[in-house]
Amino acid sequence: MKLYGAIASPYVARVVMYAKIKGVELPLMEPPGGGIKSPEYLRLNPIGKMPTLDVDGQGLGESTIICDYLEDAFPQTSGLPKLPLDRARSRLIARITDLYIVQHVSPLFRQMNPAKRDQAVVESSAKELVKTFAYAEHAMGSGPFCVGNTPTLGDCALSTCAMMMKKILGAGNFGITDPTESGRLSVWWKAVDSHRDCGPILQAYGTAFEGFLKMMAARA
Ligand SMILES: N[C@@H](CCC(=O)N[C@@H](CS)C(=O)NCC(=O)O)C(=O)O
Repeated sequence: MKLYGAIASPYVARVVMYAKIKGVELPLMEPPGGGIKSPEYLRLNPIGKMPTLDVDGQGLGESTIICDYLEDAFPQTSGLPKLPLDRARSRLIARITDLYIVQHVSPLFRQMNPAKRDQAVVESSAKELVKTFAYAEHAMGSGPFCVGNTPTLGDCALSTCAMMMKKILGAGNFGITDPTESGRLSVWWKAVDSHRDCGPILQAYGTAFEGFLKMMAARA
């Protein structure tokens, strides 16, 4: 079993972190055929996005579905809380990340250049980020992690997205307040960022993504 993708992707980093907290060995490899649009890769995952899990030559796409597979295939150490409602909370935070939060981080990526910036987009993202991170906070249980005192699926999804946001906000100098800098969300961020398994993966992702942002800025 191996994972295809690059750590500069928050979706890849989510799966890498999930495998790590479960203690599952999951080598991260370059996509076959030289990239995610190669015929070899598309045979495994016709969506043409990373990550893809390769299970004995069979491809599985979509980061959260890959995490679900890892949970079913390697149940010994769970990446979800014990109680049904807590498990649902953790999953809900991953869903909120994908359906609501990311939608307001991505537009900022296209507004990095102050000279060409659409301030209306920046202001809308600023408002929506406060609102959508509050959705995640509402779904959280007792802390300091999303649900309880160990990281679970929700932490893997939300923290990698939060790191992407932090890098974009830092590089773009938008003047947007980072919602994870206060209250329950700041307690959560500190816990996940300093966790022995999650912290190093978050840092590796952050560094790789920062490199990607610099490359895009140089191209522009
Ligand atoms: N919903 C997908 C999103 C994956 C995704 O958007 N990956 C990006 C990298 S961050 C990608 O492969 N983009 C290439 C493309 O869209 O062509 C998941 O959860 O795995």
